[in-house]
Amino acid sequence: MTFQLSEEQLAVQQAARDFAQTELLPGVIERDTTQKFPIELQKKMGTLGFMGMMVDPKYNGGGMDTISYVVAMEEISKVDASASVMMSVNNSLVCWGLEKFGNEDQKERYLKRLATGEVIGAFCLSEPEAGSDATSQRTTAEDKGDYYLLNGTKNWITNGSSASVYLVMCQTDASKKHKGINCLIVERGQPGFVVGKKEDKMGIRGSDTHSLMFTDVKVDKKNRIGEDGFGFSFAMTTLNGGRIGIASQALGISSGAYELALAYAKERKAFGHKLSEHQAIQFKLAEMATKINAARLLVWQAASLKDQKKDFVKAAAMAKLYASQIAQEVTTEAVQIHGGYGYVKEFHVERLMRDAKITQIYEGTSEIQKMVISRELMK
Ligand code: COS
Repeated sequence: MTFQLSEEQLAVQQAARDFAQTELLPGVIERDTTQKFPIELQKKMGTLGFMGMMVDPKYNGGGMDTISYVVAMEEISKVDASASVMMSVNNSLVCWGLEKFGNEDQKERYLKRLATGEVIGAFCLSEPEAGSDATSQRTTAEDKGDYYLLNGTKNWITNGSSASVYLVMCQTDASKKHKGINCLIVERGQPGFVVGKKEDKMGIRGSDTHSLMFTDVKVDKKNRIGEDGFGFSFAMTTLNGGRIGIASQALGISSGAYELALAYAKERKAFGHKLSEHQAIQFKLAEMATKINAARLLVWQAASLKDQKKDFVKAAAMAKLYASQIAQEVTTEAVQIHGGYGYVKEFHVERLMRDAKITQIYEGTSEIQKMVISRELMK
């Protein structure tokens, strides 16, 4: 057992840190205010290899391991969680799902472009009445022989208006319940496919979250992933890995807030001493650092199990549950250490506190993670 990153993993960490500090930090407050992530930055993340990190080089990916991916996610998330959710969805839901379960034709047509960041993807499971209760899909895909007719609405879709490739879960045969669900690849601009309103969110405001409407969209059968009825299994298996990405995002939000609080405490004076010389502040920082270290070990353990091709379902759910919980605690304390400055945008920690909340909700709420963990324990 080793807790050391390899030379290659350290190089990836440094590259992500440099990109976050030089390219993401300067405009992050404005992006939070205007709710917009510029296409140029997204393209640059692709050029630097952050959009298809784990994809096999034969499909234009970086061929890296999951540990490299989570250390890059942590560095990007320290500065801009809106950029990191776009990166997480493209890497661990869309690219990973297509590489693992797509056929060669689908990989040629879609994965190769997604892995370079030339285009980005979206993962479309949630609906107005199906969030945690994901088997209750109302979006339908009627079997018309050599194509499906897709009808329905998806909600809270990350990369909703900027994606070109959408993996859409839909019900083909309701009598088979979840075994009648399919995953179809839908392209931007297909007739009948409309991108709905942009959500005005509490956090990750630079990310692009929309509802999607499908009205009689014709989807060729060659765009179905796997056998008929494989869609729910596809979604669950893909989300298991996606949760490692969101856990590393929560970890990054926490470590970003902690680093800001530590630096502030070493500078700011109160009662004739630096904040860092007051035991009340020292104890806060000690607790924050300990929680972050524990979360990082859970994230790395889940990533390492995945890299070893071992069962990582419980480890990923534990990592997400814990890292998202401590993200609430650590970011709140970072605001507290900053006092009044912590409550204004300029000092970044109020944004990180708002960004932290979503990590307890998307890709499976904390309550869903507890269901997944307890089911694994009872096996
Ligand atoms: N990994 C792989 N397969 C899973 C799984 C997991 N973590 N969880 C459930 N499954 C499979 C089950 O094995 C079952 O398949 P079989 O019938 O072939 O055995 C199938 O999925 C249905 O599972 P189950 O009968 O347990 O369904 P429930 O409705 O009781 O529970 C949960 C399903 C709640 C686990 C599922 O709906 C879920 O994970 N919901 C959260 C979805 C989510 O993360 N939404 C966020 C949207 S993306 S931002």
